[in-house]
This record gives sequence, structure tokens and C-alpha cells, in this order.
Amino acid sequence: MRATVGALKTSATMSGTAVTPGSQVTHRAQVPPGSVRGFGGEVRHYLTQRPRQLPSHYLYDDLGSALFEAICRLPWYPLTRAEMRLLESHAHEIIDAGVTAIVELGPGSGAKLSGLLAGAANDRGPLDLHLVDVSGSALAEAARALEGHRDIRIVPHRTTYEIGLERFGGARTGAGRRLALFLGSNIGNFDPPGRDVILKAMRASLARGDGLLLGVDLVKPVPDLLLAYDDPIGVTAAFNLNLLDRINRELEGDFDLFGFAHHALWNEAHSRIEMHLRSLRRQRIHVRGADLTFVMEPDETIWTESSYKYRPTDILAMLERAGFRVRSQWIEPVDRFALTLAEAV
Ligand code: AVI
Repeated sequence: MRATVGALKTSATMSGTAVTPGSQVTHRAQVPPGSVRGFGGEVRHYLTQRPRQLPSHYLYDDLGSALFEAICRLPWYPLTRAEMRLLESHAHEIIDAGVTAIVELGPGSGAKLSGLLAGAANDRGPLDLHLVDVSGSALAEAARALEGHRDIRIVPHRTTYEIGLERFGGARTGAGRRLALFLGSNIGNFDPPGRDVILKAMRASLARGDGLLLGVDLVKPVPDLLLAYDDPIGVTAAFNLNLLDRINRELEGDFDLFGFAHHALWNEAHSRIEMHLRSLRRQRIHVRGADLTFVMEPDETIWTESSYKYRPTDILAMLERAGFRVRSQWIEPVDRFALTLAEAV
């Protein structure tokens, strides 16, 4: 059987996930609460907070998404490759003959799910693949990457994670185990309350005995973490600065990009990397489309992203709190990345 691609669904994109400074919601697949304000309203709201901040999901316009793909190829950002190695080594155990449906939140290019399918047990049966993302182009790209696999049916959900999970939960047909994937350490971009909300939403979409596969970046030596988020050839800096340029382009802002520097720091108390944009001088900024004029002092920053790093035992605890029991945890020893397979209880 060849792959089939279902009709793209469109729907409301509001999310109920809590937002706190800099950690916002997540990667391009999410639209944060308050998006009813629109981009201009969000920019006005977050830039007038203290500390000043911007929701991290706005990093992912077309250029930002391309820059993120480039980050994933950098030698100093090993997360993607480490996770891929784990997926390929354990695909047999992850997708065995009993799995009949998979949902992936934020499938990106589809490469990870494609790698998993390539390594899955030969005796696997037909699979329904539900892909959840607010970006239609991301869904189309992932579907293209997957369509060569045998015996699959692709069901795209162009919506938020929460709504996609509800639809996946409601689409259960017959017997067989289901598996939810949340990879790429995307969970690291959620603040702890938002993280717990999304894990519980994943549990609610599953039945007892179904599985969850979570990819999480681990705490590691601080110099390695800083290098991953402040690379020597400036790709991450461009990714961060592009957010100001996006505001200039889409909201008639007048940010002088030469007046800001990318700054990544390790916040030990919260176990997270923070990305900021640091003002290099006193400057007045006007964003017409946000009806906003403000002054930034030298060294004042705009907090644009948080990336939480966990210990293996933290992952067990967060999964247990959300109603899962861990079956296996595989750790990439060099780059310190964990893939955890849990069962809904
Ligand atoms: C998408 N997310 C898991 C990335 C991370 O590592 O937090 C985003 C990123 N930001 C800077 N580099 C990569």
C-alpha cells in the first residue's frame, strides 16, 4: 500500500498553555495564548513587560525556520544528531508490531519519523501517522518525507498541539497500541507549568497501555551548552536577530540590527539556557504596527527564548506526574541527550 495524505484541516489556533517570561510556548508549531492580539498586539504586550521579552515561537518565520534547520547541522549543536542516533538504534523497540497509530507534535522536516519507520520492525502492520503543526508548509514537507514508506496513511492536523491531540484522541478506531512522539527537545522550550500541561494533554489523548516517546536534551557542562546556543559562526545570532528584522518587516519597526547583540546565558537556578538580544547603546525604538515607542538602555535586553535542560531522573518524575510509567530510557553518552519511552497508566 502506498502512503495516502488526508485533507489538511484548518482550525482555531488558540492554546491554553501558560506563558512566562522568555520561555513562552514553543517552537513554530505553537501559537501562544493571547494570540488573539495578533503579532502587533503581542509585540506591544511583551516588549512592555519587565524584563522585556518576545514569544519564542515568533523566531520561526520562513527565514527563522531555515536558520533553525542550519543550526541543527552545526557541529556545536549536537541535539538533532544525538537524537537521530538513538532513534535509529532503538526503532525496533519503539515501533513494534503492536503499534497501529502515531501522532507527532511538530514533525519538522519529517526526517525523525522517517528514520524511525526505516528502522522499525519488519513485521509492523499498517500505520496511521497523525502530524500536528500550525504551519501548512511544515506539514506538507513532513508528508513528502514520509510518503515513500509502505503501509502508512498520513493524517495532517494544521492546528495547535492541544487541538491536534484532541483530534488524535477522538480518531481511535479498533484495537492496537498508539504512540505519541514529542522529539527534538521541544519540551525544553516550555516553562515548567506549560510543560506539565502539554504532557497531561498527551496523556489524555492516549489510552492505558499506549506509548509516549520524549526526546529531551540533558544538563551538560556549561561551556558545551553555551557553544550550542552561541556558535562561533553566528548562525544562532542570526536566528535571534532575525526576530527584530521580522518586526521591522511585518510591523514597520525601526530596530537597528547593528544596535543589538545576541547573548546566550546559562541560568543555573532554573536549569535553562536563555537567549537575549542586548542593546549596545541607549536607543529609541518605534514599531508602528504595534503602536509602540520605547527606549532601551545600554545592556538592557529582550528575552527571546528559554531552553530548559533536564537530568534523566527529572524526566522520569515529569512523566510520572502526567500519568506515565517509564519503560526505557536511552541516553546518548557523548552529547548527553535522552530518549524516554513511557507507557500510559
Ligand atoms: C526548537 N528548540 C528545541 C531549540 C532549542 O534548542 O531550544 C531552538 C533553538 N534555539 C536556539 N538554538 C536552537
